[in-house]
Amino acid sequence: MFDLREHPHTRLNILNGDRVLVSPHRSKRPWQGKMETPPVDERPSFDPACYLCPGNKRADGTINPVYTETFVFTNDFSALLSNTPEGNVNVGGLLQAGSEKGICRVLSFSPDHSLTLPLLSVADLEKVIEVWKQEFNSISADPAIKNIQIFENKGEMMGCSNPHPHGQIWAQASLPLEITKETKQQQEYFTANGRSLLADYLQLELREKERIVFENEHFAVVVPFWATWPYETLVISKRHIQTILQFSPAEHSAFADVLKRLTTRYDNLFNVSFPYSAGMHQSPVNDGEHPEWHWHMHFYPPLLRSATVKKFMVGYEMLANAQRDVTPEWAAEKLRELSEVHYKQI
Ligand code: H2U
Ligand code: ZN
Repeated sequence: MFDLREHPHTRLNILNGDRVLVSPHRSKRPWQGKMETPPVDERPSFDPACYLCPGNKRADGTINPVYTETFVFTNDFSALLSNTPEGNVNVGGLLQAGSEKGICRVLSFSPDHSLTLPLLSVADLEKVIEVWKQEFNSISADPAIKNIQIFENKGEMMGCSNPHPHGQIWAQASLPLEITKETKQQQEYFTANGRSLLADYLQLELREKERIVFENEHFAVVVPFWATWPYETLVISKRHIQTILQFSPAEHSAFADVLKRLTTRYDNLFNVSFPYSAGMHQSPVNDGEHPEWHWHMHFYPPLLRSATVKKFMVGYEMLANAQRDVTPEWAAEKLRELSEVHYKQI
């Protein structure tokens, strides 16, 4: 009898239409997860060499203000530029290109170089969310912008350039690949059922409980059924809303609570500042109505077995299909068991 806990199988990612190969039997290999000495990550509150610390000079010579809460600026090495001319290339359908217009912003979450999201207070996290809202609002005022990607790359392992707590925003005139796929999937479901795909999915997860990590009044955190990364999670708003601008004051606070608790659990998994790429997915802007869209946030952490052993997406994953060994249900259980008191604050 086919058993999801025993037998190799594929799972459908209903949000983007991809599939992941799950090989649960492989996690029965002897567990090599010895506790390694976590890398030292003691940092000063101010680093004179940091381009994000208050009052310091950035790579382009600009001096940062002596800010006391958050600080946001246009990326000095933006991947997307607002003055890009329109244009297309099409050589016999074989060589196709199109100009892409946009803007990139960098957001320092705190003036304190030594902190990370889980070490910020809930009140300070609320201020970060407020800046995300302001940025989303002001960037969407440009009718040329269709997608606003708010994200954080955390940790050297994820290619983050600086440990100072910060995130980025890339906004552009066309819909990037993941957003295109998620829009299609959500649209198809909404058209067929008249309901939000993620609202129905969340209801099912809250009933089954197996993959829920935790919830509060307005959000739930789940290891999605189709998770690719070992400890991947999805934050879903309980209310069917399209963007962060629709957060009520209570949802604003509840989201800060989720960020604090989830990133604390992550750090406590291997007693290390947990690396990840995380970002919100929201409805496109200046693109008509998108009633199908349901706000959510993805966390994609690379770590597998310890503070230093990461899951490589190579070989079969690059050439064929994403694959995982431990099941999402197993990962959810591990994350559920963890304390919400940060190991550094015990
Ligand atoms: P990471 O999230 O990968 O660390 O990126 C930080 C961004 O900060 C990166 O995109 C920008 C880089 O272009 N940056 C500046 O805008 N000014 C600087 O002085 C250095 C880095
Ligand atoms: Zn700094």
